[in-house]
Amino acid sequence: MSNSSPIASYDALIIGAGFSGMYQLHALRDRLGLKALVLEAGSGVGGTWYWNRYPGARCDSESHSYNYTFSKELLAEWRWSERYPEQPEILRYLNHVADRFDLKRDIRFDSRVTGARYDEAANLWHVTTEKGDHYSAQFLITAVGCLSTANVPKIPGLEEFAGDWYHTGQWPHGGVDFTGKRVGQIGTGSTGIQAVPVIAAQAGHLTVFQRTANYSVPAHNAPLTPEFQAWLDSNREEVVQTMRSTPNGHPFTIAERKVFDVDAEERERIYEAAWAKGGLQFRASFQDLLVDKTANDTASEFIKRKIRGIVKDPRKAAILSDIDHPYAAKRPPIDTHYFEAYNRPNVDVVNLREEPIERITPTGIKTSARDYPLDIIVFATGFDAMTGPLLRLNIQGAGGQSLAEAWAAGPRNYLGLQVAGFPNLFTITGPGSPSVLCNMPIAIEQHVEWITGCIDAMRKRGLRRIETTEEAMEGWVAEVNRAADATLLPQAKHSWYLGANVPGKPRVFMPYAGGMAHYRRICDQVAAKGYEGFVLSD
Ligand code: N01
Repeated sequence: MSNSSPIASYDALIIGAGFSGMYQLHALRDRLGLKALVLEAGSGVGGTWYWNRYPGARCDSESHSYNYTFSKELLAEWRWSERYPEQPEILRYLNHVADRFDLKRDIRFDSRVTGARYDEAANLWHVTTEKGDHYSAQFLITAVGCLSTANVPKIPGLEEFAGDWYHTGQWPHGGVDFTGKRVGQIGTGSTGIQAVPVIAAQAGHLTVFQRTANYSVPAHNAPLTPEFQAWLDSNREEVVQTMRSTPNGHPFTIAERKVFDVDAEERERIYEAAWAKGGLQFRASFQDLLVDKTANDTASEFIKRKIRGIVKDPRKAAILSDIDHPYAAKRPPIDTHYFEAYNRPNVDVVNLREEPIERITPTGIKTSARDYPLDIIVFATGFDAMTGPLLRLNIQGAGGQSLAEAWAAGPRNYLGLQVAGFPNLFTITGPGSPSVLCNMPIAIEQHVEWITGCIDAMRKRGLRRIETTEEAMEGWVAEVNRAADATLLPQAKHSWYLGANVPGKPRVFMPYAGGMAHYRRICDQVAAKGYEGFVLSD
């Protein structure tokens, strides 16, 4: 680590200026009066919504639930335009929040963190950036998101490709002109499913390279009506309470009935109604969809039938509906005319299970069966999720141990918040917390508020150092595994929840599947017991 630049010292350094880093700055600076600074790699706020500008990018959480809830005034003054907000609108919202709370003056943009080292003697974190700037602080808080490290698969020949290629998570700010172009898209996750219909409408031809077929339920996006807005204005408190009390942080509750409590005809009626309503609520149709495979089969069969009904070409329909995992065992996408896009004459799908990609050539993609000539390749291939954004910070804890060493066999921590050997480091929405299994702003607010409460309690008691223990981590890792094993989630063997999308990554189920409300109670109890599972000292 270079010592050439002067060290700027703070009480707390926060890495990342997305939803989590912005709120963490506000909470530490404006509520506790700390000297806090955010270091952000991008040139603006927004995190995920700053980077993910691909065609069709919009949120899968309903707009009225995809915002901060910590300020009643902020909640009341912001108006979303659609049921599912598009990326530019979410970015406008986050800029509005940054301006409203005067956050930008304490954010250093274009400051990618390249290293963080804990100095045991001084009880300080030293952080360096790509530009060579050097900062120190007592507390280091990562707010780097779960899905911010792009996964571009190492397909041989990419460097020889004569056309252009893009990863959806690093999309050019000026957009990409697909007009008349032959486009190849790899990946059919939530991102790919959003991008296909929009690219298809512009491109000369779109070939979708599908490795794993995916479920999707219509979003039925539409402008928000004045009636809905009026309802929201008078029910805001109830909506917030629902989001805080449900397992997934969404503004809807999960039905209490089980799949086989009703007969087949009634079940079909329920699924049809859920399909007509659209969105992530489909998985809330029955209580046992995520825990009972036989129950889940009824939902998967329903959606597969829908796909076969929408897609007219039987060959394409067979490829798209050949889904090998339980519904919602991978993050379930929602879409705007995804399957319908395959009825266009300029859209085709290639089944990579039958003809895997062999290489990228100067003129396109070569599978084991044939060459596909392309002008543009879109990698909708996801992220090195959850651990990737943390490991690339090159964090070094007490005794020189790196986070990469500590997590060589997969992430281990306590409550998804702290790692033994890394004092005063907090990881917002870290692995082992509900994070991606929850509506993200709700998960983020809970972490930010817990961390802020913890730092406040330490300062009031004159304590300067907090570190979790090996025993606490062991117990929590067991709880994370128990919670995952009680669901069907680990059954999707190729899921990024398990790290399976990145070759060589340890296969560990990363998010906490025990539900957000339950997790919140655990965290609150830990705090109420004087931060049980942590060692605090001065
Ligand atoms: O990424 P993914 P994503 N060869 O990992 C395929 C959130 N999100 O960016 O399944 C060929 O889900 C891969 O195939 P397989 C949301 O949480 C939120 O779509 O590994 N194919 C898969 O089809 C989501 O879950 C919103 O076999 C390869 C695809 O690429 C998360 O982001 C919107 C491959 C990757 O799917 C990630 O979604 C969008 C290879 N070598 C996304 N490598 C919101 O609304 C990968 N694939 C908030």
